[in-house]
Order: sequence, then C-alpha cells, then structure tokens
Amino acid sequence: MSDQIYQIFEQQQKERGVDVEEVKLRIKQLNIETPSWGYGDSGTRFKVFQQEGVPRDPFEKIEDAAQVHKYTGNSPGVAIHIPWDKVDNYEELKQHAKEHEVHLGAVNPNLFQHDDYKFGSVTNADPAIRRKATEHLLECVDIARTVESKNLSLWFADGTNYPGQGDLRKRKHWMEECLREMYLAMDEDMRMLIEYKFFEPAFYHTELADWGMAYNMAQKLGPKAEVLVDTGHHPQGTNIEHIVAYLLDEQRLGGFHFNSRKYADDDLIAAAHNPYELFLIFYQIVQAQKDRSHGIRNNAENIAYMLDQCHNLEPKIPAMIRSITNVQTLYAKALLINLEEVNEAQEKNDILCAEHAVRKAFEFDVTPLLRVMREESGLPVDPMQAYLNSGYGEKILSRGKGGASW
Ligand code: LRH
Ligand code: MN
Ligand code: MN
Repeated sequence: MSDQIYQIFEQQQKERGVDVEEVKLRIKQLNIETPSWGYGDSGTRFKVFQQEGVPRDPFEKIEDAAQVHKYTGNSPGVAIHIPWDKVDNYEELKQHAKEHEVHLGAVNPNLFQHDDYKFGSVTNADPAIRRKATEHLLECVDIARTVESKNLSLWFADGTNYPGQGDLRKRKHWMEECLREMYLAMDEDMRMLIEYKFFEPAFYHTELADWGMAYNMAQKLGPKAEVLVDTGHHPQGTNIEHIVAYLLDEQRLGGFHFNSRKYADDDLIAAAHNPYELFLIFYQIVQAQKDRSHGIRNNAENIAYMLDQCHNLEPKIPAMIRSITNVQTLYAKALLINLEEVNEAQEKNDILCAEHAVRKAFEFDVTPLLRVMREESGLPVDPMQAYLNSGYGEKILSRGKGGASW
C-alpha cells in the first residue's frame, strides 16, 4: 500500500516536471547542526524547570545530539557555546564526538553572562573589559582550530536600556575594532557568522539590531564574515525570506539559526508555528541554487544550517528530532516548486498563477517521499517513534536532575 502511494506521488511529480530522485538526494545532503545548549536545562526569566536526565556535561550533550543524528540522518554537527561547553581538553571532546559519529560544529563565544559584561562586552567603555572580551573571541578561534570547526558564530547581548546610557557611535567603533582583531586571527577557511537581534536583553538599543547592521559589519571586515539569520530575531511581520534573498544575492548569507516564535525570541521547535515561513525561506534558497547552476552569482551553496532552540518544558531530544523532521519536510516541499512555472507566470505578470505555483508545492504531502528517502538511507521511517522505542530516554533518567543549564 505505502509503495503504491509513493509511486502515485512519484508519477504526479514527474508529470509536473519535478525529478523526485534529485529531491531525495538533496534532502539526504542536508546538514543541520543541533545546539549543545538545547540539550541542557533552560527556562524563561521567571523560572528554569529542571528536567530529569539532562546531560551533566558537554560530553553527555554530544551523546544526546548523536541520538538525533542517529534517527534523522541529517544532524551530524553539534554547535558548542563557550564557556557553557568549556572543557580542559577540546581534543578529547572532538574525539568523543567522533566516537559517537558526529562532529563539533560552530563555536559560539559567550560574552553575555559574566558580571564584567554587565555594561557591555566588546562595546564596554572600559578598555580592559573590551580586551577581556576580545581575548575570549581569540580563544574561541583557537578552540575552533582544535576541534576542526570552520564556523565562529557571534551574537552580542551588548546594548543599552535608556537614552543617554551609552555613546552609540563610540560603541559601534569599539565593536568593529574587537571584531577586526578576531577576524585577522581566523584561518583562511574559517567563517565569522554575525548574528543580529532587534532587542533583548537590551531594551533601548542593541548594537547589531538588524540584518543591515550585521551585513555592514561583515562587509567592513571582509569576505570571511557573513550574516547569520536567526528566525526568531525579527519584529513581528518581518519578511525574513526577503532578507535571505538579499543576503544570498550579496553573497553574505552565512547561515541560519532555525527556531519558531510567536511573539519574541521564543526559541521553540522549528516550524511549529508558521511552517509556511520556513518553506518560503527554502524557496529563496532553492531558487538561488538553481540560478547558480545558470551562472548567476550568489552564495547558496555554503549555508550553515543550525537549530537554536531551548526546550523549557518538553523533552529535549524528541523536540530536536521533531525540529529536524520539520526542516526536512519544508525543504522537501520547497524542492517541489516548479521554478520554471513560477518564472513564466512572473514574466506575464500573472500574480495569481505565480503565487499558486509556489503555494501548491507546499500543499503536497511529502511523507511518502521522506519515508522512501529514509528507507534508502537505512534510517527508521519514523525517526520520532524509533527514538521513543529505543529506550534511550529512559536510560538517561539515571543522570537525575540538575544537569547542565545555560
Ligand atoms: C541569542 C541567541 C544566540 C545565542 C543563543 C543562546 O538570543 O539566539 O544565538 O548564542 O541564543
Ligand atoms: Mn541564535
Ligand atoms: Mn535567540
């Protein structure tokens, strides 16, 4: 029965001019890093609820991340956050990841939790604090070198709460100075991914408040600096896929932090609230990838996909599996868009036909496709169920409560 459903799907797509083999191949090649911090305890400013079985150290976080990859096949990388994942020996951490068939991914410096950074890190008026912050950035370049990661992912909580609290232009210059020092310390094949966020924890002004500021910083630093789009970091109603298209065209789209949000930086399971948004983001990427094969310049081939989520109440490993399968689903749907059909409608200014050509790809059920793709890759057809049946979730309960938290 399920074979027949797939055959009907395959035939249907063939008639629309979509090569299903190519779609499966592209999904198999997806690589979405999961965040080490998403396996630890987290919460809101009102409460961190401790869950049982949460990893007690970075080694156990990697073991949990390896489970997500084991069942989904698309998350071989684990992003780390320093000092949350500080260890004495990073070589050992790298080895540990390898033993669990994953690798360490983007290295995220953390300049937002030490008391010294209360009034800013790389934008602090005190040069000694700026020095300390820069040293941490340099330390993270060294860590990336040791763990053989090519991506340094930067987010700054720096900002102010009141008008007059800081000199906005001086702070801008200080940030650039510190980032340039880091940039110059990076290897040729490393990338600096600059993340922006419009508010929080600072409420009046945030140094890198939007993609334009991050882009400008990246441009000033040089070609190894690119912009990181965290889907939760925009004001309501922002057209994120437009930002994505713009950055792709400027060859400065570095990567993504996928998560879902309703009101602010909610950090919920990717595509849980607005799956259409992620679909439209992938539409821009898929189109840019096709354009590249026709000689149109953009940087759609080297995008660092990452999840950035905190599962405050729900069990963390299944939440991560759900996120990866949601991303697989929406990428698959975007790959079903017949771009020629869209293009023809655009040329005739046929708005309804163009919109329909995009939307109808979203409306297909891609579960038969994902099932076959998983079978071909030797993966369980239902990753979530396979994980839940595995007993891993019960086994880790012996870790008890009070594991790592951010
Ligand atoms: C900031 C952010 C950034 C941090 C992570 C923990 O809100 O998105 O990426 O490193 O959360
Ligand atoms: Mn983020
Ligand atoms: Mn965030």
